[in-house]
Amino acid sequence: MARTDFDAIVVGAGFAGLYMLYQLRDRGFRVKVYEAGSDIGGTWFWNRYPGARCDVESLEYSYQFSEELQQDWDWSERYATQPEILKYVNHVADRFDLRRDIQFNTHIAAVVFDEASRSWAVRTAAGENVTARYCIMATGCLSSTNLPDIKGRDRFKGGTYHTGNWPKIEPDFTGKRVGVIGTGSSAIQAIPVIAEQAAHLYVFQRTPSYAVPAYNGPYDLDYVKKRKENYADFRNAAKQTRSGILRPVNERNAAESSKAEREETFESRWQEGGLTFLGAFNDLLVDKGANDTAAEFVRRKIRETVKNPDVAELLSPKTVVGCKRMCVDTNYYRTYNRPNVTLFDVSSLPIDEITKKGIRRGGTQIELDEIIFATGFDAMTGALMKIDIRGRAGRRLRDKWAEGPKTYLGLAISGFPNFFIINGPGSPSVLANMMPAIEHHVEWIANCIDDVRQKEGECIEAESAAEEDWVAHTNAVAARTLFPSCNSWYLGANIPGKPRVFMPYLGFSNYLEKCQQVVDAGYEGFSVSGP
Ligand code: N01
Repeated sequence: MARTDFDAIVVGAGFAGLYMLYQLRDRGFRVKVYEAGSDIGGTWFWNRYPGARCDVESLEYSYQFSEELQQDWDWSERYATQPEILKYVNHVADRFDLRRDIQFNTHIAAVVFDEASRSWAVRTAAGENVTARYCIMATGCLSSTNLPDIKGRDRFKGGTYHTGNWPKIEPDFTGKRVGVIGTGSSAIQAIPVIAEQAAHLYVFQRTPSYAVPAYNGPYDLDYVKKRKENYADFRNAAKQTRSGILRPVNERNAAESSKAEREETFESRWQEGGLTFLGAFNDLLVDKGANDTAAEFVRRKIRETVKNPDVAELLSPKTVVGCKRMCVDTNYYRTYNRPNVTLFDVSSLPIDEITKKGIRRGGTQIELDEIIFATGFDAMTGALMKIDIRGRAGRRLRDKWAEGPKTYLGLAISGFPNFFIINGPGSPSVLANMMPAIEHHVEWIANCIDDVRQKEGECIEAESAAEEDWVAHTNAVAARTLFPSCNSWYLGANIPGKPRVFMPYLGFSNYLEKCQQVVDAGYEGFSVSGP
């Protein structure tokens, strides 16, 4: 077997890349991690906009691979802030001495499979070349920012920001006229915080989002103690759910429940706060009639909160609730009661252009000092498509995926041996709690590479038929739900020209079972070849 510079290279030093490094190093592999940013953290390194925090509970949005780590670390709030999560990531990196194998400020330009040596040639944007037997992409699902091509975008003389690429030095919006374009999860977190600083905040909304209150606050110490006493049990119970989040979906259907029962259940989930509102009934994401009852419940909450009925109406989504990712908010709707906040509907009257001084809409210029693009990401495939990835016979991944991503289990790609994606399209990823999803993929990949080595194999590769079947299965599962019915980033519909394909796999617990079956059957759907 030809000697390579490394056994494995990992692209990205967020939660996934760091844990991949830990697992492979633990098994004695020579690993190098390349990270585009100047430090670790991935999503939590880049998304440092005001108000950024996780909308999965801290006790569940954390690693579980080390009992000592999860016992030692104390989360201060139900939903951790971005700085607290970054502190945690740094603690993990230091605790397990991970930094020494990470190269920062390094963009990977190309990864090319060489048939003769059965290795990957990796080239950085600065022209450095290394080789590795395995290539693992830990590039994140929401890491390639979407900056819409609005006329005059680069003409603006004030400050411009993207929530997903926020500067390290915090901008001060005190006394400023600030415009926010977009009203997804990031904007919904940022808007209430920026409104408290800005002289005036103008929100440019194309599609309203559904948001459930976070009811965030300091953790109750008794609650934390109870969790920690049985941490592993809680974690295992979460893996039995569809989303990898502990709170299960109610087994009742909204369509079969009385109006009073629906009201009581929605209200109690609403009072709990957070994303599990969508688990109030079992049929909310499969039955449009059931979904309408939940959607109307949220709209009523908006009308009860927002004093100006016209603004409340503009903020009320008409789409299927949960079809685009639900948002979790703190004071979002209430912020529109402030005299220094104005909402513009840019679906009925679009932005004409960005000018030197602000944003022109309907022939009127809104003068601004700062513009914030809260316009989301080229999700799931964007970061991979930026790299020139070539498999067997020089085949480009960009070409293979021209009509949409195709993977086996969201982990591997036919024609791309010894190449893995953590949380790739075709895996639960963004529809699951990302932390257990990451840990599962990392452990699966590390075990797989180790198994191949034990068998003295050189290449493991997804079979084309298994990949086709998996893609068809992923689509069939999604087609049984309401998810394909709206223009979400899950479908790539937020990016002009991107193929409309539902990318994540629905059902975390089923997925875990399937991946285990594949291993138990001797890596069914993969071919392993020797020297
Ligand atoms: O991005 P988004 P995000 N003109 O795509 C609008 C995760 N996340 O960064 O819907 C005007 O949701 C666009 O409008 P429309 C979470 O998974 C997690 O907010 O396309 N508007 C939309 O309103 C989330 O889902 C957390 O019509 C334009 C907005 O920009 C994902 O990241 C926190 C436009 C983009 O919303 C992405 O969230 C934050 C244009 N040309 C994010 N182009 C937590 O864990 C786009 N828009 C808490």
